[in-house]
Amino acid sequence: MCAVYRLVVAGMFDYYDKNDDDYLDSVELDDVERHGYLQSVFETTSCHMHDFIILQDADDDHRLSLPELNTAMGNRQKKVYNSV
Ligand SMILES: [Ca+2]
Ligand SMILES: [Ca+2]
Repeated sequence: MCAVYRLVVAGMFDYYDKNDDDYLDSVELDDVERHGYLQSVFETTSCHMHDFIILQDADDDHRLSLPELNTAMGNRQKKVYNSV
């Protein structure tokens, strides 16, 4: 993951971490989904923001740390580059 992309993910993490505990939980991710610009996307799919926890929670604590989110976004970045 390039440095700029990592900074964007870190900024996104800080913005979504509403209680500043350095983790993203399902409540915070659901809040992003309900109140963010992505709301219309999630209305048309069975995927939800809290699915990131199911897919990328490496330590099984039911929340995402910044490294776990970086892994999730890095995997997404690879898929985009590979499809071009
Ligand atoms: Ca939090
Ligand atoms: Ca975790």
